[in-house]
Amino acid sequence: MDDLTRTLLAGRIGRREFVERALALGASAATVATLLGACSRGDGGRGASGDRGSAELGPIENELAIYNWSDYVAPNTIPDFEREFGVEVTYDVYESNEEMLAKLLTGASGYDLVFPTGYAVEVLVAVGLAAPLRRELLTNWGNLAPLFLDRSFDPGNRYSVPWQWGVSGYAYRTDRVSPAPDSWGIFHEPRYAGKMTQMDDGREVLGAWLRYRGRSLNSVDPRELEAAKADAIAAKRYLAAYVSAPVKGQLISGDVWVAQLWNGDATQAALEQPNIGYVVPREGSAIWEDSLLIPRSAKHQRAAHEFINYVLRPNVGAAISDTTGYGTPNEPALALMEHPVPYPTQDELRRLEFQTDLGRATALVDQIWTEIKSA
Ligand code: SPD
Repeated sequence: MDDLTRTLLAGRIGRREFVERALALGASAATVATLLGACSRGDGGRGASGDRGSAELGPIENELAIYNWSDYVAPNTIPDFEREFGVEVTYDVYESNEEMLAKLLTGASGYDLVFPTGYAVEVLVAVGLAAPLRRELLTNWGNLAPLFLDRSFDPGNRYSVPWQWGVSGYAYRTDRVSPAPDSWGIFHEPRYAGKMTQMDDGREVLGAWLRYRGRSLNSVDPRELEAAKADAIAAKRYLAAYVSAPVKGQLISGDVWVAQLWNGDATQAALEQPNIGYVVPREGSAIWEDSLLIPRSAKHQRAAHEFINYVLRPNVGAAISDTTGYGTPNEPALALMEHPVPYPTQDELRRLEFQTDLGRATALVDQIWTEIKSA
């Protein structure tokens, strides 16, 4: 990787070739993004995808390409937008920030809107792949609760708009697991062997095991990460798989009894199977905010802004969060929701930690995650 980075810095290969070769060498999207970010500090953060950031936005286009996490919108959100604005939406889904970053980094993805978690916003901005927002088009901005604005991953919200927030923990079958668990240590329990899953997400898995030992889930201390790796490998012998949101079906059917999962996806599963409980382990866990972000290469930036402004309406925001089971940053939407997720209390916040961009240490975390998966 060092040789490849030097080749890029010497101008012997372009950014696109760098990304393709680095991914082929086994580097993760986040590592590649970090290296690119470090190499592009001198280019004004424009990146390789063309600068549409400063061009005038004309009338609304008639197409919009959205790339979102799975199960992260209400059934009527897209059809209602299409009807009202005369825009045809293409809608693809992903299961991790890594998957989304890899698509964006390998060149023009064709997407007009993505939904990165805070630390992935940081990565996209550093690499120059985020378009600055046209705040004058976002007339519903005032509906956003101040708690979710101006966060460290995007000071001043120049590029990102809060979408949903949630926490990481695990879902469990209350009719199969007893007594009620409250620790990440459940994944070391032989009696649930073959009936447990952890997320297919290195940051989440290592974060859980770091917290288990009383460490920060953003730790880049090699010794702490080695201990987290040992705990993850010890748990792996009891896991059926590493799988994220798609585990919901197995929880509902009873094939899986304990699944590391985000709270909203667990809520969705519990609507179909009432014997599903949710735990934020006593050792602590992650709290996160996912955002709407327009890639700089987006061809339909006006439509993307109109979509953002549309989801900032209280009724639209309420329907989205009632479906996803996640918290809304849209303050007036809370009053319209059937099942509002309350903002975290100060006490809860003390146990929860925001995931941050790990910078150059991302490569170490990736390497450890690869070792865990191949152990
Ligand atoms: N089904 C939607 C899940 C969204 C989870 N995003 C947050 C990831 C934090 N690492």
